[in-house]
Formats: sequence, structure tokens, C-alpha cells
Amino acid sequence: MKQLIILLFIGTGLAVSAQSKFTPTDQFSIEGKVQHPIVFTLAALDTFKMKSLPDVVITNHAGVVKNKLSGLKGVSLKDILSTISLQADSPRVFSEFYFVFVATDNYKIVFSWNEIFNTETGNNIFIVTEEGGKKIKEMETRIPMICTSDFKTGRRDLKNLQKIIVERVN
Ligand SMILES: Nc1nc2c(c(=O)[nH]1)N[C@H]1C(S)=C(S)[C@@H](COP(=O)(O)O)O[C@H]1N2
Ligand SMILES: [Mo]
Repeated sequence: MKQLIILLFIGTGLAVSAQSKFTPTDQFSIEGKVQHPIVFTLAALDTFKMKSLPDVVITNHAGVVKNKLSGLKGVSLKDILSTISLQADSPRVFSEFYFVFVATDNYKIVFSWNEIFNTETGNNIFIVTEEGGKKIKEMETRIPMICTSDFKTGRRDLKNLQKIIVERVN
């Protein structure tokens, strides 16, 4: 009996440690200060132009290498965000807007409207649709996004994107 209980304990421990930290998503919403909230499914992502991307070394805040992503293909975030209209009376106030990207584990990152549409950085942000020979449907990081030109690439290597909230500073 004692052995059985010990075995049960070990079994449960293994099951817990084998559990993935990822909760894949098959769509993300764009909501907040937009004229029409919208949901982008994997099928909808397929309608955008897919581009091959250079390999990206993922470093954490300290510059320590955490991962290397190769065989990357992706869809430009700017192409996706270009399809929505902001709740803004004049282009002048676009500079007050920013986008909050929220993952299933509530990890969040921010890009400002200007960063995306008015700097080179905006050309380097992608929803990743293929990595290391895997299509997005097979990736546990689904739906992943990345900014390839960040100094420390880890911070904005966001996994399991769930929604994009469009906000405006007060
Ligand atoms: N969904 C989600 N994405 C995330 C994080 C997270 O906690 N949740 N951590 C970020 C940080 S701070 C780093 S450094 C990178 C690399 O983390 P990893 O080595 O666990 O992949 O993932 C980023 N993307
Ligand atoms: Mo990090």
C-alpha cells in the first residue's frame, strides 16, 4: 500500500511537470478604441502575404541566449493593423494611440501607433506562421509574434497571442 501511494505521488509529480506552460490560441481579437472590433482566425491570417524571415536569437533582459528561431515565416503586423480604423477624429491624434498585446497567460507587451506605422521597427514585427519546419497549427506557441530588430528579443517574443487592445493616452 505504502509503495502504491509513493508511486501515485511520483506519477502525479511527473504529470504536473510534463504539463506545457503554453495555451495555444487559434484566433485573436482586436478591440478597444477601434471603429469595428474584429477577430482574426488562422484562416484569416492565411489571406495575408507571408514572408520568409531571418533567423532570430532570443535573448532575455540580461542578454542571455534563451532560444534560436530558424525557418521563420510570418505575416506583417502592420498589414493586419492597416485593416482596422481607430476611434480618432483626426490623424493628428494617432500619436496618442498604442496597442496592448495580451497572451493567454496575461503576459502583455506594448507597441505605440508611431512605433508601428512611423518607424523602421514597424517593418520588423510579425505574426509567426512557420518555425523550424512547423506550421502554425502544430506550434504550441500559437499564435506567436516577434519583433526581429529588438535589442533584447525575448521581451517581445510573445507566445499565445489572445487579443490586441487598442488604447489612447488620456
Ligand atoms: N505568453 C508569454 N510570452 C512570453 C513570456 C511570457 O511569460 N508569456 N515571457 C517573455 C520573456 S520575458 C522572454 S525573455 C521570452 C523568452 O522566454 P522563454 O525562454 O521562456 O521562451 O519570452 C517572452 N514571451
Ligand atoms: Mo525576459
